[in-house]
Amino acid sequence: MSKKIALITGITGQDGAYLADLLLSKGYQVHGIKRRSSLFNTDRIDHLYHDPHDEDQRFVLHYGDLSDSTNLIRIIQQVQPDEIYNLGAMSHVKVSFDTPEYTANADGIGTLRILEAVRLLNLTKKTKIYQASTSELYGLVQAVPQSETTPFYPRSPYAVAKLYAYWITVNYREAYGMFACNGILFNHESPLRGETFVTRKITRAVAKIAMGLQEKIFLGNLDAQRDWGHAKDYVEAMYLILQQETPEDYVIATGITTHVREFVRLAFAEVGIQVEFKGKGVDEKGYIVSCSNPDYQLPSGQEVVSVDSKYFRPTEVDLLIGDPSKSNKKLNWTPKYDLRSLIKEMVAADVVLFKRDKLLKDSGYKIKNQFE
Ligand code: NDP
Ligand code: GDR
Repeated sequence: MSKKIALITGITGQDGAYLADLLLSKGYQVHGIKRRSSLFNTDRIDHLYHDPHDEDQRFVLHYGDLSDSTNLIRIIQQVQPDEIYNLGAMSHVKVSFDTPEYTANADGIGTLRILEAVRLLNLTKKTKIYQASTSELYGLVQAVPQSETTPFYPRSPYAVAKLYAYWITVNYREAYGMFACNGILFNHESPLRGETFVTRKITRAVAKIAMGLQEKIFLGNLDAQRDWGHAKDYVEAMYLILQQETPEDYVIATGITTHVREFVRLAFAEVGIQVEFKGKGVDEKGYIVSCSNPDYQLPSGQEVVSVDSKYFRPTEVDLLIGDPSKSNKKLNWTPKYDLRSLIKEMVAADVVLFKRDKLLKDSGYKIKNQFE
């Protein structure tokens, strides 16, 4: 078993949780950087965390923030990691239009702080760095499918910040010979996906609508097309990228794209509800055609999807399809999940989650609703 030490920023996020799991299973000692928050905010990693007073600690959390270089230098000096996975970021594209300066600081300069800390601490020959780059870099479509050589045209403060992070990673690799790589990952989802990203928003709503806990869901642009994979597959690729002989950048994707509208249909179909869409643009709506699941008594004709323009972005990324040929060949990486199995797992997890709410509601308790 390996005795390697990994440091993960963004450990409390979707990918941080799956990656920590993977690296622990490979025998790594895993350190994570967690922001101070007024709540625990460790739901995704609680199963990995032991009482810090226990002696054998293979999973260690440190308080820190990508906006504070003093603390990054201190943690990296203390941990002396073999590998750093920089997953921490303000990762919501729509929210980046509301918080552009903070996004640039955390997502762009935060990456520089990590690279510079490694250089200052003379760890350039020891520490490999993975940078969480994104298909959002492609933005306004220049060509499809998008590969490592497709030109970038970012369309949000998030993507522009990530563009800086991408190039500063390349620059430190070339200038200082660092083993620093970009994984250009296309959208990846899971039951651990944040609730305000479109896939999880949909699977949660499907579960709640099926159980009569919610009437309908409001969405934004149903015409957007995304290349969706499973986060579990994608963290494997992150690990593989740092195990290669030479540091390089890789596209990680499935190569298949799907409309948001189709994701909605497939998610409802998972619980036996057939949905059809009528109308166009902001007037488009989704209605139940039939419900074949005897557990759910929903009338055909019920409106279950409406469009709300508040979820539209000032500049949108219309179409993403990745070309994973390089990672297929060089990393020997292919995804195990397809879209159907991803949706199946997400919907099933949300049905379990909301069964508790249903029981409480049926017993007369008031249940909490959270909206975006
Ligand atoms: P999440 O939003 O689930 O997680 C983001 C993580 O970053 C959280 O742990 C968050 O902490 C942390 N974070 C946010 N701001 C800071 C900060 N200033 N300092 C330290 N940590 C911070 O994202 P994902 O797990 O989905 O994504 C991981 C990375 O991959 C991100 O960089 C994202 O931009 C990128 N990416 C994601 C893709 C996807 O489809 N999921 C595709 C391509 C790239 P907290 O819990 O406290 O908020
Ligand atoms: P994205 O993911 O912006 O691709 O970024 P998101 O799930 O937020 O949006 C995907 C597409 O769905 C459309 N959409 C909606 N989106 C949200 N969030 N809410 C809605 O109600 C809604 N209705 C339609 C969006 O307009 C968009 O076109 C994700 C993040 O994980 C990034 O950090 C990562 O870099 C990229 O994926 C790759």
